[in-house]
Amino acid sequence: MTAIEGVEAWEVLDSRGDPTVRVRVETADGTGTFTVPAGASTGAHEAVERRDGGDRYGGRGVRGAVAAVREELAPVVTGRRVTDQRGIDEALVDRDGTDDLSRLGANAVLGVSGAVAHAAAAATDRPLYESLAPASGPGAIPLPMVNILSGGLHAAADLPIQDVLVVPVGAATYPEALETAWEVRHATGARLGTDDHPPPVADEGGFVPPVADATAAFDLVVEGIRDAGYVPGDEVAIAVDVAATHFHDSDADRYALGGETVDREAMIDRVSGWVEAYPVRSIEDPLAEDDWRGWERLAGRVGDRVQLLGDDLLATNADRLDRAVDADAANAVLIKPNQAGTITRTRRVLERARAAGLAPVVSARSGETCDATIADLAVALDAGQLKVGSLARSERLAKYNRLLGIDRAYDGDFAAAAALAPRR
Ligand code: 2PG
Ligand code: MG
Repeated sequence: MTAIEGVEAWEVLDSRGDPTVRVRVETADGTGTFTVPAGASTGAHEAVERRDGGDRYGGRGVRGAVAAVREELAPVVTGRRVTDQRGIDEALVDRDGTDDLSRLGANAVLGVSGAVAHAAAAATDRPLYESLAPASGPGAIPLPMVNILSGGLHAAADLPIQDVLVVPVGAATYPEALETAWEVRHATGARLGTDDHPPPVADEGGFVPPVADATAAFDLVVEGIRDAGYVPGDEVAIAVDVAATHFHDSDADRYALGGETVDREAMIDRVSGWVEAYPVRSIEDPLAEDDWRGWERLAGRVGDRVQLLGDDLLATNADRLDRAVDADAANAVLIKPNQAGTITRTRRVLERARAAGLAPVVSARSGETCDATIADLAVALDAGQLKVGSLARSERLAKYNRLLGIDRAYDGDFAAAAALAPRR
């Protein structure tokens, strides 16, 4: 048995330059390091990250979370068997004592949980995608969903929806999928700028388009797909993260879609219209995080044709997932480890989703570092799909490149378009 001998934590800066928690776990047989990501369009039902407040870093410091790791969590895990991820994660959650991990901070708890996973891989001399895998072994290399245009809370754009992405559904291999997405990204970028004056990019590397309407953004990407020589829909499909929670006014129960405000029914009509008129294969958060009625109605209308992906709705939370399964409100779930708070909770939601027939999509946050853990996680747990941003900015490329390395080292399949919900 390899025991945990020490736990270190300190503050580093993420891709937005904001503080975040980095944790290192030491054993006699190897060490593991993990850095926690952070969202901008966070949902109300996520595990709660802890920020210091006050003046330092505009209140976004994480010294409190770092101190929680050192003073409260390190003693809990020191001496434990490093490969006992489940037992360790349970002990971490118990020590916090709250369900949403708000006492010590989900950023403190996940920091330790993630570093333990890396230390266990090092101690057993295996790559992370193998050591996190079930006994049956790792799964396929995931189909990437690549960000092309950004709006919402990720960009100073007039576009209310957050991401327009492409899914290279015609690609036969992961490297081919990346190359296809690169071509579409460049062709779309050429419509927005020149080589000498490239268009501005947002938090996840997507271009910031000078359009205020979702359909104008779709038109741009469809043109980009055509310019790159691909058939929209058959070879390259569109995915959308509407992130509707962030333009839903819960008092008025209306959606502020650009210049107009619309009610739930009009929003459902609008989104259904996009599915009719555009090669859209995946829609994330088309309605607000507590608009269960709206989700059910939309799923009844288009759920047999398009992937309806719950991010803020489900918050990588097992109870919310169960509710969605019972109500038939979504057919896919976004999986973000820092919404869940531990590696074990993340794994549980993913496995439960798959057992219930929902497609899991492992996702980065808009605030990231070059930590590539989620690439390994997606392969280990056979998620089938991955969403980590655009083909720009090193914190995004770290994940895409990690998968290129895994693809070389490991003779696994490519998940390809079959990974998308609904299953065809
Ligand atoms: C999302 C994520 C990533 P954030 O909404 O899916 O795109 O954004 O990390 O800001 O919540
Ligand atoms: Mg989202």
